[in-house]
Amino acid sequence: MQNFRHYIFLFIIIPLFTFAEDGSQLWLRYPVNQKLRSIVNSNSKSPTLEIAKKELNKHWSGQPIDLKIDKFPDSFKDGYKIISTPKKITVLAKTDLGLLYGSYNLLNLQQQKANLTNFNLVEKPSFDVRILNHWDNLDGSIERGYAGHSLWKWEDLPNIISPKYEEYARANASIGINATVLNNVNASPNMLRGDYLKKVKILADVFRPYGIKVYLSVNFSSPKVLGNLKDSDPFNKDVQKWWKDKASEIYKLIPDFGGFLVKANSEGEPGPQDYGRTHADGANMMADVLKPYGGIVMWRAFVYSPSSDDRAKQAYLEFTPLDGKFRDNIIIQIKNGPVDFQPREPFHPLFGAMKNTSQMVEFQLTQEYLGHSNHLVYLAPLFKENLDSDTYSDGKGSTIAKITDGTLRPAKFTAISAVANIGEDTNWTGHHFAQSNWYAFGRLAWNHNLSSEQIADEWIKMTFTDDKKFVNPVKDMMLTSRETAVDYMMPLGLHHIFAGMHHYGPEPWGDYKGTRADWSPVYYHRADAEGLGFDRTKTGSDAVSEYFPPLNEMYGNIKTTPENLILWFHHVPWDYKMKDGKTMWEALCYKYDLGVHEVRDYQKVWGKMQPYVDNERFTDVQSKLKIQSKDAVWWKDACLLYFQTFSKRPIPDDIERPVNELEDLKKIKLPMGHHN
Ligand code: GCV
Repeated sequence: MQNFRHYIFLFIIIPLFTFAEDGSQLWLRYPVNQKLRSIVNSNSKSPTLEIAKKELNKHWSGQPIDLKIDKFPDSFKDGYKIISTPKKITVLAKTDLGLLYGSYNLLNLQQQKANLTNFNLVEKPSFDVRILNHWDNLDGSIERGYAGHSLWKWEDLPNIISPKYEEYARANASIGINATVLNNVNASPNMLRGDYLKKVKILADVFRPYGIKVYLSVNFSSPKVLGNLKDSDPFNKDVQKWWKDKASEIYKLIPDFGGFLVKANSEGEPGPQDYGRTHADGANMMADVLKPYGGIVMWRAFVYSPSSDDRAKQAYLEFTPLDGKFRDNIIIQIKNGPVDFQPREPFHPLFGAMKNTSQMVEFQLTQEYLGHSNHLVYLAPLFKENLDSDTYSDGKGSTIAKITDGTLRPAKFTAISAVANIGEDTNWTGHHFAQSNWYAFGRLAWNHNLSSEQIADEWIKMTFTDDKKFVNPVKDMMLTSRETAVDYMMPLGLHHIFAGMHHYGPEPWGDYKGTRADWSPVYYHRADAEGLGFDRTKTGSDAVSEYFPPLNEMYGNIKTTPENLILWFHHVPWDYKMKDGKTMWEALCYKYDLGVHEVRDYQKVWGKMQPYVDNERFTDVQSKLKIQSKDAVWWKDACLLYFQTFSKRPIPDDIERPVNELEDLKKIKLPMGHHN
């Protein structure tokens, strides 16, 4: 009897497991052909081509395919051309990697149920280097990671090679990502130790056939800490030699090593300024040792100082005087906004301001300031808003996309980066919908002209279903989700009013006296009896003067500042009349309320999606939306009740009443530690 029961149990359980949908497949749900069909020909042989052939043989169910290397200009890079007739498809490219990208595009289109019998297309990447930045530490933890531990098993390497490494490479290659920085920008010097480099080599070997180059974040003090030198001064000959020898050691192991990413003199990290040298002095030293091997330096501009009157101004002040002083294999990596990956920021004024220096954008996929992996926030609209921003650096039309992709100024190479949201969680990113941000970054890095809508459409069809009854409502939800998060967290240009350290919930009352003023929410919102917001006009910090005309004038004038940034640039009186006639205080109340309602609507929308989605992912997303909904109310109550202590005005009658006491909200201390 015992045994019998046991069998019954298995009968019930096995089918459940067989069909379990855990999100581990990401958007790669290519159907498997029943019979192995040899329908792919190619005129080239390489591990990369072998992958293309294997993928197509296994998953392509259409007409025969020729993969052909052909002549194209250098500017074509890893682009490809597809010529499709009902009888045959030809993929042409200059490189094997181009053929692999073309093959993945065919499989992606097949999965989106596109018509593939008669079409031509030509694709080439917008940026040369399309790179993920992992903030992974050597102990397996991830700074600002919300999807479990690091994928990289440093303890097991170089002997044990996790199958996840190849899955990771494949997912990236399927959308054209071609580079990765393996470790945190707050870099341990140990990353460059000989034993670690041997581990890195193994990862580079796994990634190589998928066209992915490995880069490392390096600690500026490595010569002193690892090499026992007396300092790490870039002008010290011994230091220069140490880096030269290190480069040679790396390239012996990894001949196509990409280069270094450096966070220097930022948030306590060491850097050239420790020795009275400039960012350019430090970056040039590294660029010189990488140059013979074709390596590059991505030097971050994320600097701010406790003595500055406005954190948002600092990077511009430190970097613009150095324009033209950087070697041509250096690129300055600049966060999309001047503060720090906030729900909404104006674009960083450094973009375009250094006319003789290459620049790249750094986005953040991991949702440090956007509800971690609990909130559904599709980030393509944020990325597009930034890339399409007109800096006016070279007259009208000088968008960030055109400055960084080489269109406006000749650049030796171009790049775009994003801080990864990937960990070892089964579904890779913690929230099923956070996979869409990885996907969207890859797609925009490949083609920044794609719309947020098209990318969402592709991703939904590949990840879930092409049924319109699912695609349309879910797409609407995704497309509005970023603005919704802005509404319930930081509308009208508010920023950095998060709880300290972990940046999860609201803490507008936060005033970390005794530490750094510029880590305190009160520093950013400046609420007082008169009004709310940071005066960055001429009467305030004058950060507006870092923007090119006419933006400096536009942002400098409260009447012409877009209302979605009004509290970023101005200290606005509570009774200031907004364009629709509401007072600023009322507008603030309505925005928070709208944010809450929007999340409630997402819950309703998702509830109706049950028939179209597997039960596992349905309930996972449903649970996350419950958290998001509660968090939105938490944000609304905390911010409105707190700001009301200054505004002394009533919350308009027609919005939902607070359900929390301010004093209770102030007591919340989440057990998530972090330094700032
Ligand atoms: C990796 C913010 C984050 C830090 C991060 C830093 C950076 O301050 O909170 O965790 O450090 O940005 O981008 O260097």
